[in-house]
Amino acid sequence: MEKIINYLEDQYNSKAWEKSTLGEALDHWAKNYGDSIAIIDNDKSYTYKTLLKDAQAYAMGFLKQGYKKGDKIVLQLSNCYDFVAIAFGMFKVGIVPIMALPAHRAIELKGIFELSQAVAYIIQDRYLGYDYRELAREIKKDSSSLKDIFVIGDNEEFKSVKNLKVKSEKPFILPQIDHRELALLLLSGGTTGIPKLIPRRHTDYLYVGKMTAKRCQMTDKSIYLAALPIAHNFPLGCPGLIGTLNVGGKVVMCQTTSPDEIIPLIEEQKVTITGLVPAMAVMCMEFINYDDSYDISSLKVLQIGGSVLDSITAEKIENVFGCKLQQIFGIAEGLICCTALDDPDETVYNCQGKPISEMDEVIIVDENENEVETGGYGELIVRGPYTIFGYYNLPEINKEQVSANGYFRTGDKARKLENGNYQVAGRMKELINRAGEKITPSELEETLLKHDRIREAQVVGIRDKELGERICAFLLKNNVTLSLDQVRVFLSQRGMATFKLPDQLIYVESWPLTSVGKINKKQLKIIAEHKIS
Ligand code: OOB
Repeated sequence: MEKIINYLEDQYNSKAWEKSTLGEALDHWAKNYGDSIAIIDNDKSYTYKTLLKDAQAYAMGFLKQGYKKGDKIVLQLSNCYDFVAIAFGMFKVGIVPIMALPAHRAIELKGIFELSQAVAYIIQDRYLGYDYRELAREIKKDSSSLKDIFVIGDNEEFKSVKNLKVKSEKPFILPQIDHRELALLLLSGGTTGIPKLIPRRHTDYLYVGKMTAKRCQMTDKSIYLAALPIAHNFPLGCPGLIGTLNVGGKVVMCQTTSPDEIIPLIEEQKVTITGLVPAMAVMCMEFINYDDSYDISSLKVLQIGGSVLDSITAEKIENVFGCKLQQIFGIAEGLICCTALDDPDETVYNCQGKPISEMDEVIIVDENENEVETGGYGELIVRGPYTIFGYYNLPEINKEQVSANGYFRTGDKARKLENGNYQVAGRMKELINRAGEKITPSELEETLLKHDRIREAQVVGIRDKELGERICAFLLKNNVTLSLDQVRVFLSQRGMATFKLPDQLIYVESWPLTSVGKINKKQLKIIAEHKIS
């Protein structure tokens, strides 16, 4: 295994990777785009030169506070300029930020501290009414590695983040960092339990930013709205913050994931590109349908990814937003596939596109790990220049997660089409096994949407004494009041096999969401398990 990895890494290094760290990339950007605006946060703008200066000041501050290359620091901030300046300060020293989302709480964070032995924790005092100092107190009790807590805003008994910012005219010496070294730790998705830490290196993260920006045809005129939490791989690097800065564009920070901030900001800042998860796009469309007074015609590309997008909603998105849709399938562990801007509508509405690198090796395999023929569904496995060979500090899990020849098992059910595009149908484990018959939730969900009174639907499998699993369909309460029987009749009229018809129907006021805004199917299962239809 080690031999294969070494061989592959040599290939990637000679054929794909840039010989630069993220810290060096910032020097380069400041040189090329110096006085252009890099970041807009509320009513403040920051040039590339200012960003470099601030990142240097943070780098100096970290060193002065006794932090050194290789240290891990949990960074938990909302979308703001300081996030960028602090993260780049860390990249310059070789300190590794752990990218926690604002929605993470004590259980997840304690696990993250234990796994990483992180030595510091950077937070803001409050965000969306939540007091992160309370959270810090709770974590401090159990995390022996944690030395300092730095706060933006009212720091109470903790240190102010200002302690980390040391302005100095004199040049200072930074540690040597190789472009292949660890740059950051992303957190794995998942809706319960402790996130796993995903080691991403300087060079591979720069590479993803560059390649996704290329697929989105970004230039120095591009204005990217960071609407999803910036610590997530999608807005951070696909192309997100890194990809935009790498071409000299501008990144606008959106404080929340709410349409009443997103839509006005697109108008105000003349945003040209943003990335949303499907649930957010649907909420934005409702907002636009309710209030169409905003001019969002500057928007040229809307990336949608993170969970399955049905073709009907995909088409609607293009019409309502009046821009080009790009479907993007990505994993924080690496692989990014996306449609191209000149793909035909048919492809954009139905597929998640092609890998961003020619060196990505994607295979669809059956349960015996044999390759499935083009057109057939199986598990998507991948290796390539920016996909990890294992999680941080989890050797046992890695044995399961990565094949002997270095392929990362995504757990996603997908197929490859004749035209080279991939279609992702959901998680392998999402397959409902109802009395031995296998049902794909996405197939049922798509068919439910064909009913003119159903706008959104989710389907999950629920443990059942008799059937093994029963099928539960969820609809939004304000949409419809169809009965279970009516739904079943509709689906069978559409030609759906009897064993695929829902056994249970539940209405919810709104979808439970994960920390990054994806529909939380695990939570839906819990709801269904506590209800009997
Ligand atoms: C993105 O990354 P993660 O790590 O939060 O989640 C990855 C998982 C995938 O394994 C897949 O199950 C699902 O999210 N997913 C999609 C999808 N994009 C991600 N499922 C269906 N269709 C899609 N387009 O979610 C992520 C990272 C970078 C860019 C975009 C999304």
